[in-house]
Amino acid sequence: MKRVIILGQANVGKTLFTLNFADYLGAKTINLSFQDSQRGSYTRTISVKDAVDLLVSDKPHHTRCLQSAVLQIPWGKGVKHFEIMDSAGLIDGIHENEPIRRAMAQTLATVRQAEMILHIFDCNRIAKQDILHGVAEVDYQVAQFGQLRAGYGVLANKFDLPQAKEGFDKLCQEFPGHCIMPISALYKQGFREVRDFVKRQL
Ligand SMILES: Nc1nc2c(ncn2[C@@H]2O[C@H](COP(=O)(O)OP(=O)(O)O)[C@@H](O)[C@H]2O)c(=O)[nH]1
Ligand SMILES: [Mg+2]
Repeated sequence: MKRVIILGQANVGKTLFTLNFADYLGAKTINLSFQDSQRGSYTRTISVKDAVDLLVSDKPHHTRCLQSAVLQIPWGKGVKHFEIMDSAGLIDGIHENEPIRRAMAQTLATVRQAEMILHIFDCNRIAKQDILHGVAEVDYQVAQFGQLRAGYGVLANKFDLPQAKEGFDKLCQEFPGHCIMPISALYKQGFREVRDFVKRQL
């Protein structure tokens, strides 16, 4: 089964995208596997709505370990399965908090095992701040690594917010030649393009 990892800085909307994309693909409940370096691995079956309430937060670094689920996508007269892996936020340098450091190490170790990378940015943050804050050094590294494979896509998230178009344009200048999809994880906008992108790699 092919795997897609969701990467990006803290608070860009990785978890909300993962869960709402599952909902978009028709999953009403989701069987989430958590690979927690401290608590070990465990799974939880939960409605997508409850998962959003529990796992999405406006506080950075709420996601502390890989959270994965198997989703299905329409395929001819049937369906095809793939695994989606939501990850802890990437940061430049070394974080002072050990669980956050461990989570980031886990994310980076998992990238190599994934056939697809969806790299998420917050368009609004890019517009409001200098591009260097909205796009971190680690983002350039991920893009450089990602462009070596076909299954690398950039998701320009929070497109529903007022200044997002400005951020989207900056992102396109910064990453020319990449497949950049404007989306709103909150309102499930742009998801058809993401679904088609994932489908092409399966
Ligand atoms: N307006 C808006 N807010 C969003 C969107 N995606 C995520 N958020 C908000 O951004 C915050 C961080 O989301 P989360 O998924 O936890 O980010 P993560 O740290 O990358 O996993 C939460 O308050 C979300 O509700 C979006 O498309 N539009
Ligand atoms: Mg998260």
